[in-house]
Amino acid sequence: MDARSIAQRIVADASRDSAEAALPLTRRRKLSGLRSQSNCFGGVGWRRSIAVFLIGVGFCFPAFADIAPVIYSQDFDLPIPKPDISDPCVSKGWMEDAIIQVPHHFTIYDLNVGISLTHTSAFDLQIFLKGPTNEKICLNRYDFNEFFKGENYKGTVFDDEAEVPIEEGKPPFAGRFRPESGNLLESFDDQDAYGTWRLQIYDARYSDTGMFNHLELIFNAPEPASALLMTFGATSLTLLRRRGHERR
Ligand SMILES: [Ca+2]
Ligand SMILES: [Ca+2]
Repeated sequence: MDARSIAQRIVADASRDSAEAALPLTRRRKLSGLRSQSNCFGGVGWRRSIAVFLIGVGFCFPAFADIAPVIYSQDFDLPIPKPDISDPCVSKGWMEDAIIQVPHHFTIYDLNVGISLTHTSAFDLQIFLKGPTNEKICLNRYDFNEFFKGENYKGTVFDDEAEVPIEEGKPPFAGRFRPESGNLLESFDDQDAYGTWRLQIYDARYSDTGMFNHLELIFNAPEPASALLMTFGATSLTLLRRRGHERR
């Protein structure tokens, strides 16, 4: 279980305690059994509140900032689509996979994906990310009923937390865009990052072609200070609970 899950469980426990504390005394005693009222929100109540506050601050802050990312990036020179010996003018089909190997084991907290490519018609492309467990999502705008003109993806970062959805972007899609709903990168959260990641592109129309240039996998981690706050808060809560048990 990662730090975020631990924090969620602790905050949920605290919320339960708060809800019980709001009940009439007789009802509260029935609910808690051996648990005494003074232990829950008597002398240690304010300390418990501070501990929960620290966990909350540590848990919420990383949602608003990408801090200390671990980045795996690689340059490529892959034709879109891949060359076909039997058809020198091939202009429709799959690109050879752009592959990045992540050599370390760690739990994914938040993943962003950056790409750069040239193509004379960005409308033709479906862009997929396939993770080590073979889970696959389509990142880009791909509704072939909504034609748009323009070239390239230049410095495009797919990020679930981006304000602009990719379907509202325009070539060359420079900046941060949110993948379409149902294809969010959170699909990979809580998984092990270790293994083979594949960026796959299907060029769905004839005539136009291009070249894939760059791929980045950006793994964001909770800020160390936030992790420290969550750990300190969780430890405090544990000590308070242990102390409560000893008093019974
Ligand atoms: Ca993100
Ligand atoms: Ca094409």
